[in-house]
Amino acid sequence: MNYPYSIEDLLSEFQSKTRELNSHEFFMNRCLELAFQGSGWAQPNPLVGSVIVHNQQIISEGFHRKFGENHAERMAILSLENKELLKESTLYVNLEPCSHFGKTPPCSDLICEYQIPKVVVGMLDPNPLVNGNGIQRLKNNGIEVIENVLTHSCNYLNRKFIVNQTQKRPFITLKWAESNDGFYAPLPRKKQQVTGDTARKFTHRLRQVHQAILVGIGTWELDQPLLTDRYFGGPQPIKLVMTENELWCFTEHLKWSGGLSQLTETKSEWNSQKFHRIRMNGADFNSKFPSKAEFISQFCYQNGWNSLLVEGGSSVWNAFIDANLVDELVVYKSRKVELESGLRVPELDPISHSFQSPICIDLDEYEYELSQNSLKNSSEIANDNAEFHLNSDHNRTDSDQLVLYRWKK
Ligand code: AOF
Ligand code: ZN
Repeated sequence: MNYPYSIEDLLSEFQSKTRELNSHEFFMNRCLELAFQGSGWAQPNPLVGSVIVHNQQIISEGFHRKFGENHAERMAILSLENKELLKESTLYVNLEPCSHFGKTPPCSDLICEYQIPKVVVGMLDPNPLVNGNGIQRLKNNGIEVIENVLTHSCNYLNRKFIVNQTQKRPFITLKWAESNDGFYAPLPRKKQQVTGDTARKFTHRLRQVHQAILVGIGTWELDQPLLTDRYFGGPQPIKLVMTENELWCFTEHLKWSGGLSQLTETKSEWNSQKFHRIRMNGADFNSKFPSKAEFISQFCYQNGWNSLLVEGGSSVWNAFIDANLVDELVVYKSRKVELESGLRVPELDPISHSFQSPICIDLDEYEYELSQNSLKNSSEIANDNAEFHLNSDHNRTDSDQLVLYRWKK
């Protein structure tokens, strides 16, 4: 626009900019929907989706389906038949295109090779191997780059990846179910379900989207939980059990070489799987780790598990609360079951843990979405509830409430 310009010119420019911004958000939302479909499968890699837009129409889509497979942009570019269109298209992606040789060559090189003139990016890649280099490479090749579109939602979707890359530890979620009067188990201790079926399915989803899962020895022996996801698919989480002085780890394959004494055993009781026992006491341990929670966190990280779901009981939850190692808290609260006495859930000050303000969901109103591929309502993502996408089902009468204390950057 050349000077002198009228108020009408300014207004029209403002309106066209707003329209452009809205369409960026629209296509970025689609990237997030696609990215979300990799939940449970892509980890420890980030969730990434990409769309290619020509004349305001999506002409190709892709997402990172599974760890080790093609990145989102590569999938979107390569699955487009008429590659000539790429020279007049815009590529949208929720994470900065990579610039490094990993399991596949750099996506930013592929974008340059096909001469895509414009790229819209949701957030920078926190991976130090990339972090700004991908965008720089695009710009160096004359590509217009628009950054920070729906960044807040992009960050939330990849919160586990952000915590891994920036804090060098797994993302840690605490989960418990409590009776209306605040107990998680009766005394004397016996196996008792406090909340209903929808909450149980929700837990399977949480298990699917975490790479490791921890319980205390009390819960392990009394509840005998399978600690598997039986609804959603993908690799099962690694099972960990915390005892007074040991960490038990149910996998044959450990990368961790922290040097503490470790032996392999086969449990003969109800769960006859091989497991490693790692000692968590003694001078050797205390000189290396300030707390058991810190150790378990490092143990997961060094084994390449990007996320840890802590299912309890109280000594395990408290270990993580005391070490200030809680990224997100998921609480199911029954409004029907009263235990009157028993084991109390921990006190946790939401302010000191800097969560977002909690959201409460009435589970009678909803049935947890079972199919990970059927996230239809994109506004769910914009609302940052992607993992907790819920579907209406008015037949339930569990009277359970879900309270989510979500991660805040
Ligand atoms: C993208 N698009 O779809 C993904 C990206 O192990 P690799 O070779 O798959 O590389 C993983 C790294 O690549 C990961 O840490 C992150 O920095 C980036 N992931 N990047 O442009 C994608 N999954
Ligand atoms: Zn890539």
